[in-house]
Amino acid sequence: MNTVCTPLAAVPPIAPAERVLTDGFDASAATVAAAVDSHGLACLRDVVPHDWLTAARDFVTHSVELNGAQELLVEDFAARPGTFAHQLVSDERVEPFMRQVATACRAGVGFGDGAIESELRLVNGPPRSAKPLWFHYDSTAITLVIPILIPTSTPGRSGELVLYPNRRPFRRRVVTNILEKCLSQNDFYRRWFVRYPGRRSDVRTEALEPGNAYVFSGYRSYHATLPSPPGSLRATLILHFGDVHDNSRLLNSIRGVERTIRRSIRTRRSSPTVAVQSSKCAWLAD
Ligand SMILES: O=C(O)CCC(=O)C(=O)O
Ligand SMILES: [Fe+2]
Repeated sequence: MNTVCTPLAAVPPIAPAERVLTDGFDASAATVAAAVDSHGLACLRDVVPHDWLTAARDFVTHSVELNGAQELLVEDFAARPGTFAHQLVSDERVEPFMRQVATACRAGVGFGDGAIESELRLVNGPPRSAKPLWFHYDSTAITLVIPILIPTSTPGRSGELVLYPNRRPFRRRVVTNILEKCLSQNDFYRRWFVRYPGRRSDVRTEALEPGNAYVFSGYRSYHATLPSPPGSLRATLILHFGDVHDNSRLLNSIRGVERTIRRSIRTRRSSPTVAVQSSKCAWLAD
């Protein structure tokens, strides 16, 4: 996977709206949390309106410079006022919904400054090297994926989300979490894991559909996305929420180091806007 720093084109302004998602999407936070706990994934069907998807697709196809990169990750994308993503996280029901689901999944989860972490992720065709799938655990209690553009090709080649649901518990100790990430988020382990699935019959492969939103515990589930077909663009908006290791000094220090590394990459490439592949640059803290 490429690590890319790319300036984004000017962001077309979108009027702020109080509500983006469909009425009642947040009515069932407890049911969503129960589904995440027992099945690993909850699908919120038809909650993303057509107009929002059109604006999002328009942006990813016309305003993002991929410069030949196979993958682009724009961190904190929703923090940019005027973007379709900012509009969505500003929906007054989104943060309380994520808070309720995260709390139901993990009692005592922290909320830091209450901000939702966001990423815009673009995948441009299949991987161009023999890298294994980007299996990882997220740092936050829950993850919400909003598909914007999803390619359709043969099963297994359509950018599906693949996850081993709730493969690990929420770790009490941050050191355990870090060691686990060291052991499982490297290419050697990823290759071994895929080659020898053993008794792991619990894999879940989800063909994402734009219009829906998907919730799972990215912290607990070992997950990746399957390859996209040649010539396709896959785009997802990903929201992360809930600090599992609230106020951990160790994790904050690692995040500081990772931020410095990212900044040095940005400076080296002298790009005003950073888009980095977090599997490489925010490996442990992410
Ligand atoms: O693009 C996706 O569907 C998921 C990406 C993901 O797992 C992440 O960014 O943490
Ligand atoms: Fe993830």
